[in-house]
Amino acid sequence: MIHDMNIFAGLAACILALAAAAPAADAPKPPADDNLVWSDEFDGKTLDASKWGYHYPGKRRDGVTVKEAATLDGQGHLLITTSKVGSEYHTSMIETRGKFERTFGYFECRVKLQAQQGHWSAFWLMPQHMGKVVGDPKTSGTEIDIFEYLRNKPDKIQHTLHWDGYGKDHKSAAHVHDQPGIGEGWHTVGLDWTPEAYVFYVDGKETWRTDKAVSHAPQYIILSIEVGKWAGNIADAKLPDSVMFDYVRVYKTRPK
Ligand SMILES: [Ca+2]
Repeated sequence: MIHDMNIFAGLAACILALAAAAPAADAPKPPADDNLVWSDEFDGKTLDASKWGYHYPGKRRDGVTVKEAATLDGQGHLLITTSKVGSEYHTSMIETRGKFERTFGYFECRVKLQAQQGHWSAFWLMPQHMGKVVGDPKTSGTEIDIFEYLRNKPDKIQHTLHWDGYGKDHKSAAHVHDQPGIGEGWHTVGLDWTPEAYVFYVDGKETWRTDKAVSHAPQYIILSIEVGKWAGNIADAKLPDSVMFDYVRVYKTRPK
């Protein structure tokens, strides 16, 4: 009996010690890296509505942008999926407009690119007032396509700038980066945006540096797939097909 009592006392002491060692449910989280200003790791089962909205749902080019085509897989990834629904091609575009807009910094995603032609994936930044003042992208902003990927050019990924609106004054500049195997596995793509220049990175290596149309305006993030002939013939694609994002992170300055 006394022996048993000692066992119980010992167990109770262990339980108390464990309880003391475990953090309280409301314990403050460790301080975040103060260089990181915004991120989505795509944890959980549904898209975080405090961070993302939908970029112009409805008909766009040769597809239809729908909310349902942007999903989380529960394994820490965002999927944007193109499917054939009746005679239409459904896909999605999500944006941080009105929720997170930023000027300058280092923007990076980790991405597994789509496998089929006929639609293209992109990670881009948009200003609210693109082309409002022609000749002044500094205040009106610039469409900054950190990457666009077309499966009909499987070993190429491109960085593109558009400014002065989309009409007769439209201007653009682009760099196509050759990287055999870019279409397989996971890759990081980043933009270091300073008041002086844009510097683009793929898998941590600088791919393009330009001082053209450097925006000093707040810009929001878009992750998207669009359907169009530019990327090949969607009728020849095996669908559904997805681009996967593991994270999007925005830092004040590019981490070393
Ligand atoms: Ca993740």
